[in-house]
Amino acid sequence: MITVADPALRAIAEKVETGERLSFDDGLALDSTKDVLGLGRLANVVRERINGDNAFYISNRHINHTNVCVNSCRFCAFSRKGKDPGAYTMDIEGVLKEAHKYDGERYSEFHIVGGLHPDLPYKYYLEMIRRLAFEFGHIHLQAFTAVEIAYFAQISGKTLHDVLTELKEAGLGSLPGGGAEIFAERIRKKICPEKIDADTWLATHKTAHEVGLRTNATMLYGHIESAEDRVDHLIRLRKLQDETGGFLTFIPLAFHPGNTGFSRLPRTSGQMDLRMIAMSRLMLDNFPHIKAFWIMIGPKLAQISLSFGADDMDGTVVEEKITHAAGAGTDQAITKISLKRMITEAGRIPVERDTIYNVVSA
Ligand code: V47
Ligand code: SF4
Repeated sequence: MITVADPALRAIAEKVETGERLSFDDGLALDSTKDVLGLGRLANVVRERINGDNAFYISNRHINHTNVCVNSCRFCAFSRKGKDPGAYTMDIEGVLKEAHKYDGERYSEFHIVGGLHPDLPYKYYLEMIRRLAFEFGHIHLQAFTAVEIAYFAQISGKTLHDVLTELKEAGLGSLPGGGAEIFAERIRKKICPEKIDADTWLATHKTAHEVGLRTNATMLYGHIESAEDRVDHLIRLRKLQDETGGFLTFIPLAFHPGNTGFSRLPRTSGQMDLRMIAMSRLMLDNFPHIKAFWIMIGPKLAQISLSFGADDMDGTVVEEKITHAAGAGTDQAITKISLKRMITEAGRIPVERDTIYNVVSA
């Protein structure tokens, strides 16, 4: 029997041992328990059941083609309006130039997301993917959140299915998990009123899975959402994963309040960050991977989280802009040697992966 100090976790421990699915109320108990070690032990059992001692990382590069956005999400410090100081937009040649900055280095993924630009046409995005796929045939292109995909459908008058099919044919490899924020409508209206609603986010991922694209999912926590909203978010993702099996990784994103409309809020605590990793591992029993994004929670806590449910530390990244605009104090890049050292020190086996979790040999 897994040792837990909190009596409220005992029934959950039994379910974890037998592999029984956890309920909404179990989720609330996980969200409120003070027994963080018991919670971690439970999550670790599931983590080891699914991924053994493996801890994955990737050598990747982030490209943000524009920070100009028609939306004004209150939690976002990255976006600008067209004439604001600091607003930038790369043309296709600029994106290629940015990508070629890393020539001579070994990496396997470009992670590409940007704002919803008021003037760029749909063909800009298709062309970007086509040119990158042509010039970097061996690099996986993980690009455009569901929010961007739904925007492309809007500006082109095409269906989600057609946009995703055309992007896939152009060379798109998978979708990142951004834009999910918190699904609860009450909160969404306050933090990102113009953004697509939960059903559209989920429908976009469902359609991506149908056309054969794998995707990730996220949850932005630590702002004005409640425990009920967090558990509801996880259960809605679990339901879609039951239907499609198309999600690869879940990434809990710790809210960074700096330079945002919520700058009066404190940063998330270490306790909460670990809890979100463990809780998502336990609730999302059908997700193969849980990622501790070191950029968001810091490399030290990301290392500890490898014993609290996480089996992935994301990657070398290089030039992260979104969280750093909101005051992240982490470095913008980390070397593979440091990632491997942290994983080994945590008692896990470092495994370099590509985007879809094929092992990359050294
Ligand atoms: O959707 C925006 C979040 C997301 C802030 O799929 C913020 O592997 C914290 O989704 N504080 C984009 N978070 C990044 C993202 C992501 C990152 C790494 C890996 C993957 C993946 C996906 O960043 C946005 C939003 O939820 N975000 N502002 C902020 N102030
Ligand atoms: Fe635009 Fe995305 Fe920032 Fe919202 S979070 S303002 S959609 S860039």
